[in-house]
Amino acid sequence: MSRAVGTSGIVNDQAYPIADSLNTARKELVERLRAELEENLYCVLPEFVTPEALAAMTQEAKDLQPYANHNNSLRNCYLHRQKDETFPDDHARNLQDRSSVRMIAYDQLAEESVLKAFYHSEDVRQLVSEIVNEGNLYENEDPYQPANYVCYQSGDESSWHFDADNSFTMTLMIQPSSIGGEFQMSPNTRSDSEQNYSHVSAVLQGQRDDTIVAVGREPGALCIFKGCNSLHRVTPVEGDVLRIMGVFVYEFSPGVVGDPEVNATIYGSHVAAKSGV
Ligand SMILES: O=C(O)CCC(=O)C(=O)O
Ligand SMILES: [Fe+2]
Repeated sequence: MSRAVGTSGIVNDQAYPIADSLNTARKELVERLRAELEENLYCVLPEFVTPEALAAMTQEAKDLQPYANHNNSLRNCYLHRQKDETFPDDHARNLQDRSSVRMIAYDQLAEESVLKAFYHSEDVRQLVSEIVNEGNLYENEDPYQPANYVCYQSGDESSWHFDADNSFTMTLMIQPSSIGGEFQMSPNTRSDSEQNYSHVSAVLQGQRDDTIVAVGREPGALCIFKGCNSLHRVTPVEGDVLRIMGVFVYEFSPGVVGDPEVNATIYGSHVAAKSGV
């Protein structure tokens, strides 16, 4: 099937000449973003996607929103829903907070989806792999995970958490909310070797707001971040403008698929029914 907008109409190639690997501005961009990601654990590419592509993505997300899976749970920042009796009540492991988001899975997207076309663009994947700088990137081959819309309506939020995956996360701001919905991060809250529980619980309890950065997210901004050791959250959304985020998964090796039980939790009954979980 043909795509509604070709890849070249999706990326703002005036500002980002991503298809031209010899372009000096592209080389400088990669160097700058690589350094930013390494130092700050996130980098942002403002106005990476054209207004036309954002309009098509916004429309698709709104059309699919009635079929989104509402993930609504109390969890700790390690993404566990159970308390751990072996730790005190005010320990980071037992501080729970609400998370409420609406997930639209890859299999729900139209064949001609602009979000899909963006995800499958080799130029985009090549650019991201150069910025992340950890070798080649491959498409994720799970039926549900590769490219998703995540919608936040009024009252939704994603409380402080560490991402489970030890690599990087790539998100595209499609439509910000009018109030709230700010993406905040406390870089390097823990490390691979040190859990820093007292510092983590101080951030969770609002005692270390001095460590928090708000990551600017105008429409069309692509964000690459390392959320595995850096607490981050999306503050509660208010007002009637839906916050719409595109989330994309690339892998460091080919052929990666997700765990069916995790998929059933994230994407809900339509996935659980298909995989028999
Ligand atoms: O919606 C965002 O800005 C980030 C959400 C998030 O925490 C994630 O995708 O890991
Ligand atoms: Fe996250």
